[in-house]
Amino acid sequence: MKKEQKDAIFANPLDKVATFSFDDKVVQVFPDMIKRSVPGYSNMIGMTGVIARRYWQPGTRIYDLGCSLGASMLSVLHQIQEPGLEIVGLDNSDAMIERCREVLSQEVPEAQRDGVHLECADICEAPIDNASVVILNFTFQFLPLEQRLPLLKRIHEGLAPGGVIVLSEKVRFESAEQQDTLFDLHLDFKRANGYSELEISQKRAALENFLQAESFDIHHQRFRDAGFAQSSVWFQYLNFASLLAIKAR
Ligand code: GEK
Repeated sequence: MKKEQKDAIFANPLDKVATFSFDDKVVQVFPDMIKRSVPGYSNMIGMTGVIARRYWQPGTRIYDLGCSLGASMLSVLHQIQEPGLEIVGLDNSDAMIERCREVLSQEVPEAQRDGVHLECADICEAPIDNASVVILNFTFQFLPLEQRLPLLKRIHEGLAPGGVIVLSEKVRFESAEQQDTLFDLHLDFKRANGYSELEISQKRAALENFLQAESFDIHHQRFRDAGFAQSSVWFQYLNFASLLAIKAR
């Protein structure tokens, strides 16, 4: 197994901070980066498998959209060991999919791996069919705003009755005070995890306009507009949260 590398991508001063990209450099440090940057990441990933176990319907697929290195798929595979489980992992970064394949071959026994299909594809274009669980862990926030409702509508169409979406994201708050409080505490969370002021400010510049967080009200309304019967926030840690939306039976 490759040793986990420490994220130091923004540790040195850069002349010009380019927009963030999920390239080979990011792939090398990704597990460390996401754990030190996203409050509650391990809880949300762990519970994703538990949720999948409750809502997966035999004979249907589980999709992991923006799968990166496969953390959510590993959580699902840990919880569901039924023969015939089919998981589709999609990511539009070649470097992520390539490394994800290596991780799965190291972590998952061959028989279980047979049901996992990985593809380098844009989730806004890839077909989503015969699904009962669709996972969007920290990916939706990177989509252009106008592509978000059409994607949820397509997911709703591709889900069996009673199927679900798990959507984990950075969120923002309607109240300016609440936004400032939780934003500042998130900066403290990063400092506490060893990121310097320079790293924090350069990463922030790289994500400017690339990661667009939205409020809970916007998420709930969009789920309704896409046809979902209900949506609930099942987890929140500072300005990161996870929602569960369910299609009517
Ligand atoms: C985890 N879910 O470990 N189509 C496909 N993939 C995309 C698209 C798109 N349009 N846009 C972004 N991505 C993972 C973490 S990371 C979150 C997800 C983060 C991919 C992108 O290449 C990257 O791998 C992933 O979405 C987002 O729980 O880095 O903060």
